[in-house]
Order: sequence, then C-alpha cells, then structure tokens
Amino acid sequence: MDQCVFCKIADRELPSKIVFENDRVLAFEDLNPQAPTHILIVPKKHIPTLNDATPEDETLLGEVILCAATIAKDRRISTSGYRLVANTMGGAGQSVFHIHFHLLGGRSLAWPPG
Ligand code: DGP
Repeated sequence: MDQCVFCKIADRELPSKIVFENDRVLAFEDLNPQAPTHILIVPKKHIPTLNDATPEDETLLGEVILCAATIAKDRRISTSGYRLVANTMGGAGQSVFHIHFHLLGGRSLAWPPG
C-alpha cells in the first residue's frame, strides 16, 4: 500500500520514534500525543480496518494486543491504568486506514469517551 502512512513508517520511508518491532508488529510514538504515554501498535500487514480482518488475522491481532500490554508494563502504567483504543471508521475518528491500537496512559482517562 504505497500511500499508507503506517506502511511507510514500517518501511522507514517516514521517520518515527519506534519503541518495539518484530517481523509482524510495530509500535511507535503517536505524532500528536493525547496523553503522557501515547503509542500506536500496528500489524505490519496492511489491513485497513477491523472490519477487514479475517480469521487468518486472529493470531496477528492477538500479538498486537499482547504487545500493547507489554509496552504498558515497560512504561509502568499497567497498574495505574491505560486504555487501548482502535478507532474504526470515520464516525469513530479513524483517520489512518491501517489497523492500529492507541495505547494511552500516564494520566487519568475519562469515561465515556467523547
Ligand atoms: P486515528 O485517528 O485513530 O486513525 O489515529 C491516527 C493516529 O495516527 C493519530 O493519533 C495521529 C497518528 N499519526 C498520523 N500520521 C502520523 C505519522 O506520520 N507519524 C506518527 N508517529 N503518527 C501519525
């Protein structure tokens, strides 16, 4: 996906502050942080939205979520609390159409979200 910003980050065509990477998953600092910890965790496979995920993506998406939990522990926000958010489609605020989970923490987070 030539135009996808997160594919470009994974391919090092765009700079980012990468905090974790393996063959399947990439995590990097959000460009516009909404909390002291705001990291995006993405599968390297280009899947536009959760609506496009298939059963064959089950293990991959599980790994993405477990990666987020590991980063939360590393950042020492796992006991104070954090939020993992996957905005899906425009009405929910999705602006980059490559599945990503926002890991937000380091401050108190209101509920319900806006
Ligand atoms: P969403 O609105 O849920 O699709 O979130 C997209 C997030 O991606 C948003 O918080 C800002 C972030 N973002 C967009 N472009 C870039 C970029 O080039 N680099 C980084 N690090 N983050 C980006």
